[in-house]
Amino acid sequence: MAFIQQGPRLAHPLHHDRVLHAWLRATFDASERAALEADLTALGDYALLAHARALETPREEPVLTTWDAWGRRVDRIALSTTWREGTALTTRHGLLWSGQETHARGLQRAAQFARVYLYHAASAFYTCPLAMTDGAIAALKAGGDSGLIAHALPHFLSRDADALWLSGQWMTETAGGSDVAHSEVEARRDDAGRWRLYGRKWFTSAIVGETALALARPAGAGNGAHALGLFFVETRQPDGAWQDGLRIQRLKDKLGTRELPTAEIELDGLAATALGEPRHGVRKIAPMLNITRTWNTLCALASMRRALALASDYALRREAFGGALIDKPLHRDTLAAMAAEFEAAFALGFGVVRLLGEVESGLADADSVAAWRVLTPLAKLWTGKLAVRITSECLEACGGAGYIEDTGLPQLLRDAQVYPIWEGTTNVLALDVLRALEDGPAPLGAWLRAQWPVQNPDAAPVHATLDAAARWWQQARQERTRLEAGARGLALTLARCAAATLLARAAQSAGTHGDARPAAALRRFMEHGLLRLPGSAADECAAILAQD
Ligand code: MFK
Repeated sequence: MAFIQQGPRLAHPLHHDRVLHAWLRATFDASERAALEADLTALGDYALLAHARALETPREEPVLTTWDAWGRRVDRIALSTTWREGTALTTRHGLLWSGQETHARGLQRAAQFARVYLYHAASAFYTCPLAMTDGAIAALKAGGDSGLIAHALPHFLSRDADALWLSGQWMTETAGGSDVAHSEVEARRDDAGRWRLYGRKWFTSAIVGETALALARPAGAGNGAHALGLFFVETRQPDGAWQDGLRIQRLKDKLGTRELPTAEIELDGLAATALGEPRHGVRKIAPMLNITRTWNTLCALASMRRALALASDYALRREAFGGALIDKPLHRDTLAAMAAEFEAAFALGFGVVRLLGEVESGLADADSVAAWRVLTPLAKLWTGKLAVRITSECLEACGGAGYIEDTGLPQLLRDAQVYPIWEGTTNVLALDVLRALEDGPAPLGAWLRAQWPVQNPDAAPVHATLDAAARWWQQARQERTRLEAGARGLALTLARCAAATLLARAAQSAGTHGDARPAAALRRFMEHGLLRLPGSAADECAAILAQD
């Protein structure tokens, strides 16, 4: 009988996650934790079920049927089993409505994103339309149109699966996804004065939403981003058919996230409602971006956690060179370095979530609002990159098996590649950090210093790095090209400093319960250094890149 290797087993994602447990204990009081437990347990149970199912059944993908047998245009999309289960899970376990509840300490977002963290890896990116819907809630609230809010929010926040509406975000066109200033979709008024949209949207993630927020240029409004309006559309008629003027041309053939029906659509007179004056659409959709980027961060964390859980379990089961992999010093060290980096990322991601809840509840002072604004893109860009690196390394930790489809591991890596792209690439996010850092990194540095627990000897390198970042910014700001060229290095440096600071807080809290593991993770994380500031000047980059 040939040797048969046991594959990695997924432990219950709630019961076997010390990082999540420590965070829940540090964040919520006992009665709040008890209130959360039923939903978190159910989502952890679902994760086990979905994982087992994914290993046993052929992968499903959405199928678009454009025409029916008789030549009628139908654009019917058959969804996967996991996607069909998403509606009931969302409404029953509060993946959307819990984030809008009232909490005296502003912890409603923390309670929501604990659910998201447990659900995401099982959801086959059903979390994508949830993120968009959550973002649409923020944009509609910021827009202040009480009629529209009363019309849509009860559906977005419904606890009844039959009443739930999801929202898409229709920004990207062939002319641009990062730079939307050249958007071509046009808004025209019909004879009754109703806005109607015409043109093509090229990348509408999750076309299944009953509604969407769309950027469009009112006819005659002129060029540029400021001339774009933001429009609310409903995609379905009461009988479930698509609205007139909306056609699904094709589903995207993507590297990963393949259960997610991302579409190219054609608009030919789709009825729309303008959010206020149809101008400054980017400004109006910005509240949505900050929410969806937070989802991106939490989803990246969930993917890293899943990959680490599988690679760590495999290290217990796999024997090589006379012992279990976990007992091999180099393998153990490789896993520990990743786990420490993940733990720092977790501290940053959930720190952003906590701030978001405080900001939205009006509990944050001006410095904390400013910190939240910049930490949101910092967390998104750093965790997006980290998810690709960690999932890749976790596949490698499973050797050749990690490269084989029906272990379930390759899909983690392919899916992770979306995090640095979805909702803004690393460089676009780094430039957003510059946008948010009007006065440079010093105010964020001061906010982070105030967070650092007193008498922690690890603080010194963080503070020195923050000082270096502030000095670099003072010099680079003299020359915009230098500032932009260094934006990624600056952002990664600040993200690592913020993560170290928030992990230090977590370590202090865990220490009061006799748990020294987060402190060990902090030391390991800091060994990799915090500084990522660039060294090359612009002309040096040009010289390096020159080919003739
Ligand atoms: C799950 C898997 C999904 C399937 C695969 C998906 C693959 C990818 C599919 C996609 O297409 S995702 C793409 C989503 N698109 C983005 O995330 C947009 C990326 N680009 C940006 O974020 C650009 O920075 C931006 C479009 C915002 C630049 O636009 P502008 O008009 O050149 O920016 P400008 O003039 O600096 O800012 C306009 C206003 O918005 C300013 O306010 P004021 O008008 O009051 O001055 C800014 O302050 C404000 N603003 C911009 N970003 C903001 C913000 N305000 C708050 N927070 C922000 N983040």
